Amino acid sequence: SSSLDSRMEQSFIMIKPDGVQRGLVGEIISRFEKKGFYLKGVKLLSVERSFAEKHYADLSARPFFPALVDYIISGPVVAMVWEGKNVVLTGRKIIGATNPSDSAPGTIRGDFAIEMGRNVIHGSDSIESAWKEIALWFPEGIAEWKSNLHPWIYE
Ligand code: RTP
Repeated sequence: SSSLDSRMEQSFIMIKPDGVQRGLVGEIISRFEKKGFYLKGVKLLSVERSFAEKHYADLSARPFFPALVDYIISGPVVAMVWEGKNVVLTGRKIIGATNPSDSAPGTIRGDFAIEMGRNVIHGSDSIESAWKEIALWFPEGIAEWKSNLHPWIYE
């Protein structure tokens, strides 16, 4: 059985404006829930340009940065915190490769996206970025509830 700590790993997952507008919120939440992860924080919000620039600060030198920021501020997003063993890495697998042309069928991007600049969803790429992103997107904190580690999910 895994250490309690690893079961408490958290990832920041965001449904991008295209995912919201296309009505994929329920489908995406459902995939993470059915896997066995626990939803620890969720809100619908629109962000300002400066906030989106902060979220994607690591990419500020890239040529696609302005288009990426325009995309993220083009409509409301669903910001979420998901918890569970290996949720950062496994979350990235559920999401699929950045470029939907490379993401496997069965992944969110593989099933629902065609273009890189409309790839529906974001997921933290490391435990460290998850901490940073959760602090950025949920400065108010997240409601405390003890997930009752499901004995049919966790040994
Ligand atoms: P995300 O941060 O959104 O989960 O995506 P990621 O880690 O899979 O990819 P990353 O390299 O961090 O890029 C962030 C987002 O920027 C857009 N992008 N466009 N046109 C391009 O070459 C390009 N490269 C990246 C994508 O929307 C990507 O998700």
